[in-house]
Amino acid sequence: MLSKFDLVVLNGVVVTASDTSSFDIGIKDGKIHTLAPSFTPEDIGDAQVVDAEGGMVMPGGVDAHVHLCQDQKTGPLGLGGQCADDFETGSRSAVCGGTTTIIAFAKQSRDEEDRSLLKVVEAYSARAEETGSYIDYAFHIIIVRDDKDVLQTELPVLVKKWGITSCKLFMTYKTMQLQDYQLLDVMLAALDNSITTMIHAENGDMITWLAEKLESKGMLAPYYHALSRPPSVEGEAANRAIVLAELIESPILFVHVGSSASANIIRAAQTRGLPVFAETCPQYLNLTWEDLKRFHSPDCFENSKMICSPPPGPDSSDQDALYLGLHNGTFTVFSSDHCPYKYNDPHGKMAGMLEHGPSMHRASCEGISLPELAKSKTGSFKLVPNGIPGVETRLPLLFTRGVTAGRITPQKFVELTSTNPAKLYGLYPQKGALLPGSDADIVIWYPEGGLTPFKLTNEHLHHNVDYTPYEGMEFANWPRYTLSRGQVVWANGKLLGTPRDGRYLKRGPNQLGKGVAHFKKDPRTVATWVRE
Ligand code: DUC
Ligand code: ZN
Ligand code: ZN
Repeated sequence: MLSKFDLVVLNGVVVTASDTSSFDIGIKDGKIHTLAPSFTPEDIGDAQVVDAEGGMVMPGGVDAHVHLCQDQKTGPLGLGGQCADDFETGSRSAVCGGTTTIIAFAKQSRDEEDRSLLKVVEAYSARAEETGSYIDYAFHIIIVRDDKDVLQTELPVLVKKWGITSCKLFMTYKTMQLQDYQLLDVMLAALDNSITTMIHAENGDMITWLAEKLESKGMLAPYYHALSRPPSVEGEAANRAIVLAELIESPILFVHVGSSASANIIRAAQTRGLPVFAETCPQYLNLTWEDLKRFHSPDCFENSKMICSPPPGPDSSDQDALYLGLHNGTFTVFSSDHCPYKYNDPHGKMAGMLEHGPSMHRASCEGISLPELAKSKTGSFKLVPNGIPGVETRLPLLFTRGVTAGRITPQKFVELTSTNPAKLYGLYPQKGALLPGSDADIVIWYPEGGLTPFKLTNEHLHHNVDYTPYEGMEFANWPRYTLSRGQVVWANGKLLGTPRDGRYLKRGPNQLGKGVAHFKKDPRTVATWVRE
């Protein structure tokens, strides 16, 4: 019997950001067509059936913060290194962990050839097309210069032609850091084009100063990365960015918030009605300085695997505060900040050792292989590429330690990992929803004894990285099915999609609002005349 649907998801409990109810879902041409309490045999007919009995059916994950194909020059206090994942391997890893949309970063550099943001985006898009992507993808733009002519002429084209409606700005890293007046310039230009400004908030000068002090005392092992970035480094920058954004009435989004110091400052600004949004990531809920110290000795490089910026907090008290922030709305989105560098690779974490010692060169040092060398040398934390992989573990970690552990509700999980990122980055309700007309991006979990808890090893994962920071951690949940635009792409541990399935997504503006318009503007903090 012919069905009006191509595929039906039956008997599941549909969980959205607001509701939980039993529905069957009918999918046609890659879109959600019908939700009904129960389909008849005629409704089902010859449609493909996914039986979700006992499962929670949620909108597929939207990971709004991944780095793919983003190679950087190595160097002191830089973000250097060769990105281990391209669009094929990164999206493969994403979909195997329940994510069906990713937003990656097209990055400008200070090289003259990168002056044009449009050229940066064109080149980046070509890299994505080269390999293809298993799932739908979009771009943010990283802006590291404040060329007024470029901002004026190119931002409107980025929005109109490419649907790029968010830019990331850095307050640290010598090769990317913008001074406060430059931040204001770019934020204002972004605001004029309804582009959301994302901020990497760390005080670059404090980091440089602390890193020099550590170096002068010979404190170079990977653990000292954390000491070069105590939580006040992040807190100071967050506070300053809020003051700048308030001055010109710009909404602002803090990426990868890692400390309670910063979360508290953000919450206070939100309480004043300012349009301040925030993101946190798995590493800040699951790692601490202790993990950077795990193998700590003067001559071991292993801990470089845990180096990311900002670093996770000193102890679990920051984790508790961040979980609270997920629960109480301080955090708008939960992203992976998947920033993949291999460990055993001269262009990955090992760069921090090889660049450090003049006698250490690339694949070996005086005949000693890299892994052997890493057991006897420290290198310098200053030269280690900053970032860790996590696009595949993002959702299973939060499901296990957030939902299953009772720290957040299933609805909150959907809000943070799918619906809010879709709204914030202008993809809703195509993504992040299970409404008639939405793309049929679906992930199905089995919370009650559906999976025997297991200890993760890197072999389980599908990225192109030779380690996971979560090695040995226990997982109680993993998606059983993932559908991307109505196609089953992951089922019972098997990848069924192809890297030609994903499409580029043009995005609209932030749908989460611009703050409270009726508040009286205080000339002590807001320069209303700037935009008149
Ligand atoms: N910023 C990121 O967004 N990711 C990794 C490192 C960094 O500094
Ligand atoms: Zn960053
Ligand atoms: Zn990042």
